Amino acid sequence: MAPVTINRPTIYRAAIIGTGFMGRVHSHAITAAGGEITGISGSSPDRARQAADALRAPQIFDDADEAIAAADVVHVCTPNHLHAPIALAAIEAGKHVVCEKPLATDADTARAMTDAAEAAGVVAAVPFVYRFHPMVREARARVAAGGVGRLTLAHGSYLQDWLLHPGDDNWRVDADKGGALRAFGDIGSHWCDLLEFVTGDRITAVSAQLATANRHRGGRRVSTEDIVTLQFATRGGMVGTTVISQVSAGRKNRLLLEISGTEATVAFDQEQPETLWLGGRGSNAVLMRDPDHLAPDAARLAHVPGGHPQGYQDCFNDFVADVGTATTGPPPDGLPAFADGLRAARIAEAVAASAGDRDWVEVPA
Ligand code: SOE
Repeated sequence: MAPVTINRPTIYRAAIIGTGFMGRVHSHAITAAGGEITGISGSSPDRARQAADALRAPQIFDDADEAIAAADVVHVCTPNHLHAPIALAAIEAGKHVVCEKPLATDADTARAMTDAAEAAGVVAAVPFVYRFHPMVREARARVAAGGVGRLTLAHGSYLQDWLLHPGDDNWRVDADKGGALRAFGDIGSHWCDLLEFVTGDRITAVSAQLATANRHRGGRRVSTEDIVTLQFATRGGMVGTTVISQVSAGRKNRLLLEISGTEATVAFDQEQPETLWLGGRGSNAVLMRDPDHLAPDAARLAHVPGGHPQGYQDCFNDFVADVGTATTGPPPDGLPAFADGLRAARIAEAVAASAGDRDWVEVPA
C-alpha cells in the first residue's frame, strides 16, 4: 500500500517575541501542542539569529511588527516593560496574544491591555502555568467538592536562589524594566494566582514587608525587593501568610501552597509536582498522580501513567494547547487570561502600598 499522508491541522501559527529562557519554553510548548512557529524577533535581528535554533524558528523577523503580521497568536516573552506596547500592537492587529507575567509594570497598564483584548474579542492569555499541574487541579477539585471543609487558613512560600549573590544580575532587577516590585511581580504573582485558583477565594487585604538583601548589583544601586513577607485576609474568611524570596539558598523553584479547612488540609509543592499531601485528623496521605484516580479536570492533564513524572514543561504544553482550543471555541476551564494578569497587578500594587505605609491595605475586587 502506498504511504498515506496525514494532514494534521496546526492549532495555530505563532510568532515568538523575546528569545530568552521563556522564549525557549514557549517554543517547546507551541511545538508540543501542535502549533507552527512562523518565526521570532528579539532585541535585535542578530540576537534573534543567535536564538533561532534554540527556538526552532524557521525565520527571523526584523522587529515585533513583522512578527505580529506573520502570526495568528503572538507570544510576548520580552522584558516586562515591553509587554504592553507589543501586546497592544498585536491586539490592534486583531491577533490573539499570550503575554508573559507580570502582564505589565503597573495595574493601570494591565487594565488597558485587558480592556483592549476584550474590546477586540481576541484570546489574551497569561502563563500562570502552575495551574496546569494535574495535582493542583486535584486539590482544586477536592476544595470545590467540600473535602477540605470551610477554608480557614492558607500559607506557603515561593522560594528561589538564582539572585542570591550580588554578582547575580538580570533585567528584572531594574524597576524601569521589570516593574517596582520584582520578586513579587515575578513569582509572588504565581503564588497568589494559585491560591485564588485552587480555593476560588479572593485576597481582600494585605500587610506586607519588603527586603532587599543585595542593595547593589552590577555596579548599580538596586531598588527592587529580593524578599516579601505577606499576611492576607480573604473574602471567604481565610487568613494566611506567604514568603516570596529570590535569595533563599538551596531553593530553586519551590512554590509551596498549603490550605487548611474545617475537615482537612491539602498541600502542593511545585518541586514535587507528582504528589499532593492530604492531611486529616485521623490520618495523612500522599496522593500520587495516577490518571485513573483523579478528578476529571486533573485527569485531563495527566498524559502518562503514574510513576512517569510530568513537570513544568508539560504545564506549559497544556497551557498552549488550551490557548489553541480557546482560539476556536470557548476557553477550557482554568485558562489564565489577561484579567488574571490584571488581578495580579492589583494585588502587587496593594503589597507595595502596604509595605510603603507599613499598614494593611485593601485589595480592590
Ligand atoms: C524567574 O523567576 C522565573 O523564570 C519566573 O519568571 C517564572 O515565571 C517562574 O515560573 C520560574 O522562575
